[in-house]
Amino acid sequence: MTGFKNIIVTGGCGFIGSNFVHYVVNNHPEVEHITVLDKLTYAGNKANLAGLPTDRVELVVGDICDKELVDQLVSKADAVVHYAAESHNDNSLQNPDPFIQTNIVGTYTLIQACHKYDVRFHHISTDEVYGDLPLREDLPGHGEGPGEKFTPDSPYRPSSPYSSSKASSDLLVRAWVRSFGLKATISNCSNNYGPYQHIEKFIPRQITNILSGIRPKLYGSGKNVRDWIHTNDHSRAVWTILTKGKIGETYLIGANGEKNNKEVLELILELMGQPKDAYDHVKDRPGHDLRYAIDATKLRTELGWEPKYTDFREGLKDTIKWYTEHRDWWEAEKAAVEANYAKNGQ
Ligand code: NAD
Ligand code: TDX
Repeated sequence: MTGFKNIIVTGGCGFIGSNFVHYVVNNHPEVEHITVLDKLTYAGNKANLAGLPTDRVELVVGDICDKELVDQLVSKADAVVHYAAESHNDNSLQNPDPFIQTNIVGTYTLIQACHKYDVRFHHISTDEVYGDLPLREDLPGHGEGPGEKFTPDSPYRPSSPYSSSKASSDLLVRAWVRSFGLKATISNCSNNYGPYQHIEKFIPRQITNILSGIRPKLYGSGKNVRDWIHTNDHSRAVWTILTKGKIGETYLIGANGEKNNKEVLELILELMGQPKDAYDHVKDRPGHDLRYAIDATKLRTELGWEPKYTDFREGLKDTIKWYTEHRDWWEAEKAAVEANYAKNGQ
């Protein structure tokens, strides 16, 4: 039972938000209307909503920091699922300004409106708020001992302007729940992969490099570990939390997908028929988090969610196929994205 007929998805023209909109349209006919509120920054693309029924999905181009617009939209909604953010760590190191504005002030604007109209709010966040973990080989329990993965009780220890702005937004939501009774839940998810991910991010950058005849680029040693989850599993988890989650609770979303960056890159090269060593080591990211790993027990046991995309090789194969078949979606931007990285020695 949801009762959510009219939802707002902020950032619904970005990678994870647009995958969520597709998921809801295809799986939840009880949702009659989805308003996508998106500023269409460099990371937002209208084409991500192409083919969706226009009588159910409406795009409002606007800023989540625009108080009047947000007030007007939220007054008519049953729930807000909040994906909009500046999302790239490397950009946050070059210019933190939009991260502070969108991630912190934008979230504040939304929760004020949701509080005013008593509208259900789900806040999308990241495992990066918890900082990083040592590599498995350096841990007594090899990554399976107590405290060797992130749990909802892990301390907040963000490393970058991006992750600290997301941490700030999480704390605002928690305070609004406690002090004002905001009907909110929070989810902190690990690294997503799948279609519609911007080509500045690791996996699509390397796939589109190979498709463009450019050598892939690995930061530092490549030992850094990310806990990969297919974005469709993230969408189902968010829907589960929105409809079955307990108000005020935080749920961690992850699919036991730990891999180091070198392994992921070598797999991409293999699946694309390239030699295993056909890549360059480039300058490391300042403050580069070493390892992320999610303990999703709470989501699995309390809400019954399980990931479906458990074969990373197959998921990656599908993702490579998607970028190969959708050159028109990314090709025009490729040169500018690479020129920006090159300026930075990456
Ligand atoms: P993205 O950069 O692909 O998309 C962000 C979207 O937000 C874009 O469509 C952009 O136009 C929009 N946007 C930015 N500023 C806005 C503003 N001021 N007003 C309205 N719209 C605005 O990001 P993503 O990778 O899809 O991430 C979505 C959310 O998920 C973020 O909150 C991010 O922190 C979180 N998250 C991402 C990952 C990941 O692996 N990418 C993992 C965990 C959590
Ligand atoms: O060219 C590259 N080479 C490389 O080695 C790029 C772009 C990245 N990397 C490394 C850095 C990271 O260890 O790959 C890993 C993944 O990098 P990103 O795709 O930039 O993701 P990350 O920094 O881990 O953050 C992502 O997951 C958590 C999302 O961008 C965030 O929005 C989310 O919160």
